[in-house]
Amino acid sequence: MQLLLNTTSPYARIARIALAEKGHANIGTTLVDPWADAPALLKANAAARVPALLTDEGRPLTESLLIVLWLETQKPQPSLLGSDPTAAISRAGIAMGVIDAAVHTLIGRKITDASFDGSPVGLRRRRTIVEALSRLEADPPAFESGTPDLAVIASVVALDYVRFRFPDAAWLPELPRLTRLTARLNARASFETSLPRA
Ligand SMILES: N[C@@H](CCC(=O)N[C@@H](CS)C(=O)NCC(=O)O)C(=O)O
Repeated sequence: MQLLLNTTSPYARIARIALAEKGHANIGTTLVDPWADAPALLKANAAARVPALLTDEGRPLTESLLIVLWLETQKPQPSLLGSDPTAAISRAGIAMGVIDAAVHTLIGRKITDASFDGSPVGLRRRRTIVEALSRLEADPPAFESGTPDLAVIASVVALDYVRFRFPDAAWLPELPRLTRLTARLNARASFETSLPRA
């Protein structure tokens, strides 16, 4: 298997963590810049986005959550859906909303400039980040021991990504419970080795 990724993408981080938690911590990785149209990435993913996973048969898998789904089919245990799959999927959806809104804000800045943040669409994305993180803070995913579920993975990835991309964001609410969860999970190898870095 070979994972095409970069070191900032929250979607790639979800795939990396899921792979590691399923016992594939040491698969080959290729660093690519999705915005530079790397030929290997374009071949693997018509959308030229990371992550893309090449299976041992050479079949490309794209979309972070579909990679998680594929992993679940290949190796059901340990499950990334936890003891209450409906709750895990519900919370993971909220966290993916944060990730999408944060990434779209960065893309909006690429299309225009930092003024995107104050535009009607930019403010809508910011509202999503604040509202979705507040909902997760009010009802955070739990992690005791064992394998973190998709809600934990996506929530930690979302908060780390928001803090990485918006380090001085005065508009971010206090998130003590999510912050504690993030600190605990980031001590775990799969999370620690995939922390976002420029
Ligand atoms: N829905 C996709 C999103 C992947 C995605 O947007 N990746 C970004 C990096 S954070 C990318 O490669 N962007 C390049 C582009 O949009 O052209 C997933 O879940 O994997």
